[in-house]
Amino acid sequence: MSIEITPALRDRLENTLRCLAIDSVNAANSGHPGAPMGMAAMAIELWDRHMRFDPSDPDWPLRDRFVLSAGHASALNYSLLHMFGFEMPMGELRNFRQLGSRTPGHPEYGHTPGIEVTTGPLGAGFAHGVGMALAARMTRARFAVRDEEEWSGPGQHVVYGIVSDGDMMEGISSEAGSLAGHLGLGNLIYMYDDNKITIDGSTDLSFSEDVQARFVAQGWHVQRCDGNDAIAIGDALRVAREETERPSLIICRTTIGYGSPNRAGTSSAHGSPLGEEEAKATKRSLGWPPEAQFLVPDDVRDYLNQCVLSKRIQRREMDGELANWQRHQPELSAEWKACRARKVPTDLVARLTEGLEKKDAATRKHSHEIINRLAEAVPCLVGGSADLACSNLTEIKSSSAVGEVDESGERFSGRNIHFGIREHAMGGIVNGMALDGTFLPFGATFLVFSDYARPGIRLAALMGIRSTFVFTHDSIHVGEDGPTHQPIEHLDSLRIIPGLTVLRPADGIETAMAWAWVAQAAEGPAALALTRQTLPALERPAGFVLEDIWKGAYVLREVEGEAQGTLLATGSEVSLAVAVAERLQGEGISLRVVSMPSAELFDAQPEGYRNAVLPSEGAPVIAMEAGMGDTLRKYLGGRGMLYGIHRFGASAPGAEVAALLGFTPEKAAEAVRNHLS
Ligand SMILES: Cc1ncc(C[n+]2csc(CCOP(=O)(O)OP(=O)(O)O)c2C)c(N)n1
Repeated sequence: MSIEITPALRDRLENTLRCLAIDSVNAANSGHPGAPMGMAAMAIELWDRHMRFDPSDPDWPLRDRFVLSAGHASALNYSLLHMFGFEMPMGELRNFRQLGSRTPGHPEYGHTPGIEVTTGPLGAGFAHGVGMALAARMTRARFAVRDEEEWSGPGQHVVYGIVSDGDMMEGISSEAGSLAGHLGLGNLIYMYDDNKITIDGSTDLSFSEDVQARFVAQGWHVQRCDGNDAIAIGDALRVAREETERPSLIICRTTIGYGSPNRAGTSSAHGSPLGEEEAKATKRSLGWPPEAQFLVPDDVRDYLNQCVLSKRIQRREMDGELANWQRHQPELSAEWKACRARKVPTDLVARLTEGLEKKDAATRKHSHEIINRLAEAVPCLVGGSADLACSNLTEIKSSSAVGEVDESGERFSGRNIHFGIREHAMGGIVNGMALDGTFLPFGATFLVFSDYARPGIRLAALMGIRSTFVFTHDSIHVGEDGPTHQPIEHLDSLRIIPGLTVLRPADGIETAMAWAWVAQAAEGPAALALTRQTLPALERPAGFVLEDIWKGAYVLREVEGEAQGTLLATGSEVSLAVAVAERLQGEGISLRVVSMPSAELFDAQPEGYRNAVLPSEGAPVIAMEAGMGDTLRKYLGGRGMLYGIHRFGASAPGAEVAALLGFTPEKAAEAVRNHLS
């Protein structure tokens, strides 16, 4: 489908890209010109002759994905979007890095059409791409059909990426690369911009490993080529695509700041504008008109227009093939569409909450039951744990694991994902799967190790995507494993991530409603904090409406007449608060109890509701949480009290640690009594 191109015209395409990046960075007087200049040959070869996309429909599900893991090279990505006809007018390139532009400092998903993933934190894009490739393989296994070696149906696209020295140095690329190699993600192709330069200078300063040997050892197919030789790059990409059982790395030797007489090959090309004089000198050395800025020559524009046209013809053909598959596979096609629309049955809440009203259990156990009900009701649910499936209780029992060979010889038909002990990569991979758009993915570990997954959680929040993180063993009640395994600051540290909804359910009903919210109502990422220890089923007031749980907080126990205070609690401390209220009732102290499964959902309620649940004046609010609890301070009012834990825990049976730290009905009641008196 590619149209003929002369070597001279190809050079001009590359130089157009280089010079657009130079001009954008110069205009902003800020940014990274060196990497785009060095990557231009790789990027043009990939976008022009290999990638399948339709710039008029950036969300076309069959498109190949492009991940610029070295997000600081964003000027490259924006210039490519402009050249290949996406909604990226030249004015946006001139406005690089300015407020309100479509060209922010680093690529931002959801902000710029055609950007597949937010990158910038080095290594993150690498892992997100692995998630996208995994989602594609799982899509193909579930929905496409094979006749001999020919597939028809969705999930056949390729995930391409450009990764850099910084990506390779970051540990997350080792984690994600290891899993990609283990799973044999043959639809993943990364080009490594091996320019041997980072900010501080040569990679000799800190990076001497044999990258080729490392990736071979991880089970990748590795090639090397000259990153300025378009023919060699093209050949390597074709060989990489033919390799369908292993992910591919193409190590492309490049020169940072290619073409710049005084900066090429040095770290001075990395992160500062070339400036007017050096830009002119560079253009001259590239055979470009030195005075021209933001130039796309007519012959280049004509060629690109033709290229886009042929890509759109290719898209029509592929859509035709998909329509054929849809005709022959109406059930699979309906299920695929339902997945992509993240459809849920209208009776989901009833199905998830059924029979849990009176059941005492750890919320992780409730969650297990609910995950399995949800998996039945919502086919797009997939996920797994970072080697703690037996503790996090995340297994979808009706399904096999990804990597397990099924009766048709397929390895990706399962819905359970073993991420291995790779929480950092898991964060990115879950996000990559969410970005792919077919599945509703979750990843799990202990709450204390949410720190290890935090970069991915933050990016999920920044992108506003529906990644779910299941964190069990959510407090000092973990017990014997001791302070290294007992989260203290984690609930607070998750709650302060903008856009993340933290749900800490207090019993089976709240756990079911938390999952129902994730499947039915969430518009961004969610983190579930679940207990290891058994919790009693809560008694709710007559006429209680289950959906009130989605308001983030609700009155669980009202008192007649005037209350002397309100106990505000989350998760496992809700039943503690009830026990305290009942105990003090006998002493003539009447207390309301408010359960707060999610501070974020509560904060989003109208003021009237918030004031009715937690009056801002009058009797004090006492917040109870088996953790720092500092994010609950805003609810306390002037005379309230935070009953939390401001130290690390201890290694002992859970009940003893709880007693030591005051989390028993006796001790908590005493503290409340003292405060009120
Ligand atoms: C996790 C993370 N740490 C640090 C940075 C800051 N940073 C941006 S670019 C860069 C150097 C990257 O070097 P390389 O990947 O070789 O890019 P090149 O010099 O080729 O442009 C660093 C340290 C970052 N973006 N992400």
